Amino acid sequence: MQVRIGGVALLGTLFSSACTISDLDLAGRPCPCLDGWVCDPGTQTCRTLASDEGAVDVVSFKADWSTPNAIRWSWEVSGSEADFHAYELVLGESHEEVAQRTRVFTGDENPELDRFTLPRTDGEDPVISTITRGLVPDTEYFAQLLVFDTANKMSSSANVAQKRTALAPIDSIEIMADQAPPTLGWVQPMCLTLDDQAFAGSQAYGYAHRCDRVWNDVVQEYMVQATCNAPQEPQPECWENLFLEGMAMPIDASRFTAGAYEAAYLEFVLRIDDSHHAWWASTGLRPVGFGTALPGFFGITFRASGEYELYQFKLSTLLSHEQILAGLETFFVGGAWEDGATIHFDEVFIRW
Ligand SMILES: [Ca+2]
Repeated sequence: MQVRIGGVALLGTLFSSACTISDLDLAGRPCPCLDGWVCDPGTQTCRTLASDEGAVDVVSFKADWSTPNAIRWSWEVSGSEADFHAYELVLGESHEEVAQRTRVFTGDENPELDRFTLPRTDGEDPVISTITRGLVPDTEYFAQLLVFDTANKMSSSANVAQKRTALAPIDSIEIMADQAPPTLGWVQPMCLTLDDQAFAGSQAYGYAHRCDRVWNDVVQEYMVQATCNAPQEPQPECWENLFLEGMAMPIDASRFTAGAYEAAYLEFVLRIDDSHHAWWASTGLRPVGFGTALPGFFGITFRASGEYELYQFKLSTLLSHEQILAGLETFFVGGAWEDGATIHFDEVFIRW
């Protein structure tokens, strides 16, 4: 292998007066690759990161926010769904690691990266963000977004974006860890119950999802309604928000200071026992006195892996400090779950 690299380097030297390395057609050569080229782990061949020859392109790639273990990235996309194959987000702790594709997030880890638009939503929702999870706290990360078209041509974000993950937390407010919140008013749906399928401790909230169709007298048609019952005329999937409601949970201003608020994030684990990811799903917190609106993070993909997945969302992008100090009325996770899916969540905290 060293001989081959030497050969390429020699070629570069020989041709340096006439052309540059980038002029040579190194695409498709076996890995390892020269600087400026990346190794495709699928084919073990080299391709350029600088190429923008694909029919789909991305611009304005940037990091929006971070928590200790996650960074949210967003972008704008041009091109058509017909030409789209997949996104890849290449992540590293240096520019060199990005170039060497040390860590690549694909649709396996973040299912939305395999999609141009999120399916089965009310409108047309292009995939223009993703959250890389499982990161190390207080660490600078660099990322580049690649997009492949159906001809296997690639375009990449012109820039390498960067973001530091937040410091590991030093304090927290427990919303739900191993029992119902002490101030809980009610749950919705009513069959959202504590069971022994815990991620940590002994209990988690579990919900067996059913999508009945029930006759609606007002609109005079059958409408999908998520219920806790065995399906009568089940739809393949339907939306349901899982609520911990009426909590009126006080927030101590002497603990949850302005500094705490700036660092604060909502954290929980969620498990979907099904083959169907929850696209354009949501989660959030409603403060006391907020009214009927449901402030949340929307457009999330909850991965259905049959295992608990850890999610973190930066709170200051959702609610003001003053709003949170009013107390917490509601925690919710929502999604279009498949009929028959079972959803569990556990260990719900605000941490900072
Ligand atoms: Ca638990």
